[in-house]
Amino acid sequence: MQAEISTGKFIVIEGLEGAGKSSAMALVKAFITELVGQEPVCTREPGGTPLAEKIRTLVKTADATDPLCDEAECLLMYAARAQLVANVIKPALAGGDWVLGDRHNLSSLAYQGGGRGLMPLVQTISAATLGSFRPDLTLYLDIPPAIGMARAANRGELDRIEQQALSFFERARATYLSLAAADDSIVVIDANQPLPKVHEDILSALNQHLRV
Ligand code: Z5A
Repeated sequence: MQAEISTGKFIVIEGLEGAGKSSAMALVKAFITELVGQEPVCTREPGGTPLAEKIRTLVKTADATDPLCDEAECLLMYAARAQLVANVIKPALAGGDWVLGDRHNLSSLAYQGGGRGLMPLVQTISAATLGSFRPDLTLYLDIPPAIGMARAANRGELDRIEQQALSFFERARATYLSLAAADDSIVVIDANQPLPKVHEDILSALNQHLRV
């Protein structure tokens, strides 16, 4: 039976590399489709618009002759996000659609804020570009970085960010967990379990937070 839901919601999946976001996206997409009778608009960050996809290529590609500095990386993440929010996410929500995001602002807080040590800059740009706009629900798939990176390594060549030291991902994970502990709209899912159990926990969180 479909729930009585009149307005769109913004649901986001977060996690370090190898956490299992791809299969979680498929699971949550199917859940929302069943819940509201319509597929959500799916996005990924950085990316999701033609211009933001160009920025995605810039931030993922290493250039030894002109290395991307941390501040430029941070600004590019927000340039991509501003485009996506203005041209895709907000119009979809305004039209009553649900939006399912593969990463959003929490990634910048974790990677650029925690990982790069740029939290004051991240908070300033976040406030300036997003204001009070935020997801209705975020599922953070938590995985020890060494395990996630081992999973991701099986996919082949690592991109520029994936090549960072383990300590960078440890700082990002600590930031994810501390932000989740302070925010009821962020649910931590233990992604270091067999996949069926991870999916069971995701469905349980969705039922608890989205069924009215
Ligand atoms: N980034 C940033 O720094 N700041 C920002 O603001 C934003 C992003 C928005 C985006 O890369 C990069 O940009 C990312 C953060 C940074 N960089 N890093 N590093 P991306 O989108 O290309 O990559 P990703 O988001 O990290 O990865 P992904 O491929 O989309 O998904 P994933 O969660 O890493 O992994 P997966 O493909 O779902 O699973 C990986 C493998 O593990 C796969 O073979 C699965 O079958 C396996 N798996 C999954 N779950 C399990 C369990 N439970 N058991 C065993 N095996 C499993």
